[in-house]
Amino acid sequence: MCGIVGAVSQRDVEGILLEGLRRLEYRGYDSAGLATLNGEGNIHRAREVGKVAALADALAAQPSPGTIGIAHTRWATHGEPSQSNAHPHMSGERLAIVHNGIIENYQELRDQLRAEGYQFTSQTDTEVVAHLIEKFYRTEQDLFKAVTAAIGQLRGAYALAVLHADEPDRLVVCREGSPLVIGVGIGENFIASDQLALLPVTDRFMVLEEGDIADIRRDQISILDRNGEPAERDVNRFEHGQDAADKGEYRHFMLKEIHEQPAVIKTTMEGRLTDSHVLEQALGTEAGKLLEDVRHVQIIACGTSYHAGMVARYWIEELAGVPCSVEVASEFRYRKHVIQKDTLFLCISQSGETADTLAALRQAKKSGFRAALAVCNVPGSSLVRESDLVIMTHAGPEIGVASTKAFTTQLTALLIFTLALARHNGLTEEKEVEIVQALRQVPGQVAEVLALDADIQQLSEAFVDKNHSLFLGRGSQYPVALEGALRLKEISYIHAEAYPAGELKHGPLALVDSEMPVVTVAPNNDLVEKLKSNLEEVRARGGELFVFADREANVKTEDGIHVMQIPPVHPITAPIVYTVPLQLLSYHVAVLKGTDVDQPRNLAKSVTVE
Ligand code: HGA
Repeated sequence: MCGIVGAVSQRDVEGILLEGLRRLEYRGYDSAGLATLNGEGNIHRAREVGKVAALADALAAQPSPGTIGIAHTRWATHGEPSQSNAHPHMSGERLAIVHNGIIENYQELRDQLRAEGYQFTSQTDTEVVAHLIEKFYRTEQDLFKAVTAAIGQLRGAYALAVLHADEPDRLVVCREGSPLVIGVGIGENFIASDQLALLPVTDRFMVLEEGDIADIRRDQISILDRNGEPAERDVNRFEHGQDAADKGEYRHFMLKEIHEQPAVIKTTMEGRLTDSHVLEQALGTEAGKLLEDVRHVQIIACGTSYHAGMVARYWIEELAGVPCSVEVASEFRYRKHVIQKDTLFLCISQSGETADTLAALRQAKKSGFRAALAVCNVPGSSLVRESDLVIMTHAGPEIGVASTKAFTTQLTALLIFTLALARHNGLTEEKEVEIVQALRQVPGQVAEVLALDADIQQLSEAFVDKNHSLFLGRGSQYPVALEGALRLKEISYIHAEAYPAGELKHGPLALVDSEMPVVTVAPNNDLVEKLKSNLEEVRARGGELFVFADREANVKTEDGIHVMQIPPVHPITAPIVYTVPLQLLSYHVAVLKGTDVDQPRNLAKSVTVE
């Protein structure tokens, strides 16, 4: 959340910063701003409420020339979205700063600084940091030293980039709890919250470690670690295609990412499966040894990743016979928890920077567990670096705030993991072959579902004038229903709730009438007959049903039931395939309602604040 970008170059950096912000806009989009140091040695700042396009318009009218600069796109945590709260924040006329994160002791510092004569023009926690650095600059007369001294007084999470007009050749940046990468150029260097922001100017990156502080100059990068020792960080090349931040032929990133699923699910399997087996070593050289003794799995995640974890619990208990618990990270981290002996602590996060998930992992380390496994989409992220085993999902950058390909690749990775674990727990060879073959068919089956797009678009018309909806599923399809409801509510703003279908008569049935569409996923598994009875319960109350059903499950379109037929899928892999029609449904409803599909209100991608 919040995106920061910065550049130290010999050329004008306004365009680089603006393009970086456009590419980071998925992280926050309530206001945007930029500060550059011009040829006369003065800082020029521009800030606008709303999206990056508003800032670009303002800059077109009044450009901000300069060869060094910082920029920010905001998702407010402290103070409403307004021009005065937008970043960069300044202390006086000579120091500018951009920040991603939250300073927890900002009120205390603000009171102190105010008593010392500093004046505040915003409600943000960030402005406190600007004044604090300025205060140390007065004695240190060196930006690096001033930033080092100031961060010694901060509690909370931050990635910062700081510019001082008296030191026109350097940016000072640091990181503690929020992501920050350095883009390495030739005769110029860059910083950003995410590599994507810098792809037009470089494909070589260094990932800063927690506690690092870096001095970025045109031709030199020096880093000190949290102990003040000089540190070397590896320079790696960006792995994914350069088109990641481009919508291509699609109207929205979400639609593009939905259609990428057959390809990326295949990539997630690559190198990890033969035609009949899972390759355990592909999960890490230590995987066999670590999985051997696992007696319990604790899954921790948030949002969509939490739903992936819920599906995985069904798989892990069914195929590996290992007890598995799943919990939302923000709950787990704030309660007294008991971690059983030989627990595998499994964290799922698209970005690998989800603040609550990371905090839960760090806390659990104190209580002890056998090993930590990360299922993640971003190489080099904090979660990846802090875990013993890693399964990268290889979904490629996901820009749409609504998660699509990240979820289905998480499921793919989790099923591969389950098979590896199950092998140590009595999974028969025959069953392994059956499931691996089923998994190999998933990309093709997802492609078949994508071909239903026009029909699903037609179905979506029934939702446009509705205010509420219900999603039902049974067994491992219950989390799929939860995910479907989350998608619909977050991008169309229609209230959507999901229930295990068997719970219907314990309350939610009271809500059912002709104004409440009920969406159900019905693969042909051993629960389908029970599900059909639940559908009759809805129909008998005048509810309108929208059922995505296996074409062999014998659910027919009739009065009050609209059935969309899905190709036959193995019951184990069904959650992956049945997610896709629900993604398309929510997408088309949102388009018809005219909402901002890729950047829905009040949300942001990659939740790096608590
Ligand atoms: N606390 C700062 C930055 C917010 C942020 O990083 N959001 O993800 C602010 O409110 O401006």
